[in-house]
Amino acid sequence: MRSSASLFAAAGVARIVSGASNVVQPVNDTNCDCFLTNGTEPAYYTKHMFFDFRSLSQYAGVPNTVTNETWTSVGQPSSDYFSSKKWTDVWDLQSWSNSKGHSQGLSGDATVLMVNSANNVYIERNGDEDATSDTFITMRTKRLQAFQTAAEFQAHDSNYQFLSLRMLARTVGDAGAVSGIFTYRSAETLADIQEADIEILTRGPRNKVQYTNQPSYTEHGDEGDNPKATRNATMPRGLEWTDWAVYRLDWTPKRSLWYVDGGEVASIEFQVPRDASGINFNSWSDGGNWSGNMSVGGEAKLQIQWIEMVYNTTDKDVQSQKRMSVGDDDYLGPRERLARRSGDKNCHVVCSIDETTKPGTAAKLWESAAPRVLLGGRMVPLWASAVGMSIWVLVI
Ligand SMILES: *[C@@H]1O[C@H](CO)[C@@H](O)[C@H](O)[C@H]1NC(C)=O
Ligand SMILES: *[C@@H]1O[C@H](CO)[C@@H](O)[C@H](O)[C@H]1NC(C)=O
Ligand SMILES: *[C@@H]1O[C@H](CO)[C@@H](O)[C@H](O)[C@H]1NC(C)=O
Ligand SMILES: *[C@@H]1O[C@H](CO)[C@@H](O)[C@H](O)[C@H]1NC(C)=O
Ligand SMILES: *[C@@H]1O[C@H](CO)[C@@H](O)[C@H](O)[C@H]1NC(C)=O
Ligand SMILES: *[C@@H]1O[C@H](CO)[C@@H](O)[C@H](O)[C@H]1NC(C)=O
Ligand SMILES: CC(=O)N[C@H]1CO[C@H](CO)[C@@H](O)[C@@H]1O
Repeated sequence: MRSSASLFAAAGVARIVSGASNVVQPVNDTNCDCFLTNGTEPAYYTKHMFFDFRSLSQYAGVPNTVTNETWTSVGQPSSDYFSSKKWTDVWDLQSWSNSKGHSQGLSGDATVLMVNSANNVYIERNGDEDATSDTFITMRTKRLQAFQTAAEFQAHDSNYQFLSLRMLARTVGDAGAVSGIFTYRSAETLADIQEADIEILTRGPRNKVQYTNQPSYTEHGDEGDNPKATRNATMPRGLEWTDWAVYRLDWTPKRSLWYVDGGEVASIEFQVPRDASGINFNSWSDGGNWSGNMSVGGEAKLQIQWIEMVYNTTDKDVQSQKRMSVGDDDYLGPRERLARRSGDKNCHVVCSIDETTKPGTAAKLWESAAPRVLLGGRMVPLWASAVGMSIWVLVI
């Protein structure tokens, strides 16, 4: 078994090395049956999405903060970009607050009212001296006299089940905020919540990022963080979270893994989320122990140039079933059609989003008549190491 697999792997290498050029050729997504990731826990995914916020000058503009809390939650999207089909097909801007209702207090250990607003998510011109983009998306949180205004968007569907998400991002601003990027499956009780997250705490050192398979704490909060569930990791090569860096989360069946600029920074097998989940991005503060208190007038921002993801979905999600039943293949985008095609677990054209220099694009790794059995989990590392090796051979 092992040797025949190696043989297949070797054939993969030969095919790549003997390619017409030493540069991996980009291909259109529609030509890919699946996407294989690199790193410690390589996996196949059937879908690929890319959100590029780098050239959206026509939508750029920083909206004034809404200072009335009632108006904050009904704040309108800052530009037409957020009503485009591209955006609304995948993401929903949030407007909830942490108030439990009239004089019921705030949820959790919050000491400050926090109100999310669509108005805090906007396209901003990149004013960096050595700007690497025209624009980026900004998620703003600001401490006003009476409350904290915050930003969140979440995936429209909660049917993601395993993914490799990457984003070119940075966090800037004052202490007391959290930039969060996480998969999320809600539950009645804290203990049943499933979540793999990236959290940047602006009260903490600039070279530290927190990675967690939640829950890492209990309702009582008196036991402190469970060290098995969380890592306080150092950014590689002297990077700080105020620098632009590619943050990557691989949520796989076996473990959650995190990378910064291609280097592994954390890996957690404990309490890996199992079930279909949503995806959230936020920038917030509630005066509680985790975010800390932001001073009145302070603000912090999570800024993102692009988000790229390869992922699988499950049809168990009601939302997605509704959408799938609406139409035939014409209604579905190319990716959904692709997903249907590869729903039979037949992946002949294997692509990669790692082996390209251009984010958002895929490169073909190989095309094979490999039998189905090779797509089983156990074969993945062999195939993947073959790819790694071939790339290494090409590089030297
Ligand atoms: C990929 O192929 C589809 C379908 O043929 C086409 O609509 C789309 O424009 C192509 N994308 C690129 C980036 O060439
Ligand atoms: C994935 O491959 C790319 C391109 O070869 C490389 O830059 C990156 O460091 C790799 N990432 C991991 C986690 O191996
Ligand atoms: C994603 O789905 C494909 C097709 O069903 C499957 O082969 C692959 O193992 C799945 N990936 C993960 C990480 O579960
Ligand atoms: C906020 O706006 C509402 C509705 O217009 C108004 O009733 C309320 O007094 C305002 N709150 C403050 C603090 O100005
Ligand atoms: C992470 O570790 C640093 C010290 O290395 C500490 O200052 C910081 O508070 C820690 N972060 C959290 C959230 O515990
Ligand atoms: C935050 O400030 C409030 C007063 O505005 C205070 O009650 C609370 O204890 C502070 N919380 C933290 C974590 O320092
Ligand atoms: C564990 C911990 O730090 N608890 C603190 C949370 O914040 C309150 C004040 O809001 C403190 O009294 C606790 O000691």
